[in-house]
Amino acid sequence: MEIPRSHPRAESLRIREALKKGFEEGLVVEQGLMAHGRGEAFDYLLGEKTIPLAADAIKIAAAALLLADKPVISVNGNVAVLTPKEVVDLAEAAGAKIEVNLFYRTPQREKAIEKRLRSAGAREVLGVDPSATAELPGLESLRRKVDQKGILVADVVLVPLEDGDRTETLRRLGKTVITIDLNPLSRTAQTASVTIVDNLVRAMPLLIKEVNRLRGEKPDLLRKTVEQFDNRVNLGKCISYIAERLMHISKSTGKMSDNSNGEQ
Ligand code: PTJ
Repeated sequence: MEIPRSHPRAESLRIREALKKGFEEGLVVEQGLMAHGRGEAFDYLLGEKTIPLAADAIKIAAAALLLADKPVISVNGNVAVLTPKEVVDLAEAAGAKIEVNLFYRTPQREKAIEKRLRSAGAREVLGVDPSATAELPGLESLRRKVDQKGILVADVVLVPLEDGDRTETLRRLGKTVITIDLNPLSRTAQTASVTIVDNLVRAMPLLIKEVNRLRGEKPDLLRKTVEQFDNRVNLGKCISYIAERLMHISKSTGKMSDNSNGEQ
């Protein structure tokens, strides 16, 4: 579909088209389209921009990735379609491995996603059968299948657009879990170690930039920055941000309607 550049919501429409195409090509599942709709709704509430609280979390995430011994970026269908190049660039900047890990797992989807990542420049893609033979204990979904060179032994895992069960399992196994999730109320957002409440398409380039900016910093300083961060406090502030923004909009909308009643 041709999207007019002048359309006020051109970027949002472009993303929808990319996901629709990804669905037709077998990378994205129907549930991924639904998840996107939920994300869009929360993005609307945030004002469709990276709020300062998300920028703070991005800084912490960058520091955690740089401090990690074995960082891994977990990729699902939506992530492979929306930010394949950014996944590859972030992996390179942070020295992380890339692993395909799907909730709705099929060999066809794994292959299509691997192919997309390789055309974006990935040299190694883990988690693609038959390499994903290890299992995360205590997890029932197909997300339990992981690569023994990747998520199984990782100390820090970036899991954008994740489901809550695996986040909880990864935390229970002692891993630092970073997520990017527009919904600050989701179980993933609430249980991760670092939650970036932002759109994946905005957060990934900023995360790459931050990793490159912090790369020269002393590990002690990075460690201190990470230790001082409280994810629950930051999430609480994100929820307040939305609430205050809505209060502000509701007041100004009320005023507009007063005016339209003949006050002006
Ligand atoms: O590709 P698969 O098989 O691994 O499946 C992927 C989906 C996304 C379908 C699966 O992980 C899933 O069902 O996820 P959930 O539980 O729907 O959670 C997705 C979360 O991501 C929700 O909280 C959405 O608000 C959020 N979200 C959606 N789009 C974006 C987003 N967050 C950041 N950026 C987005 N573009």
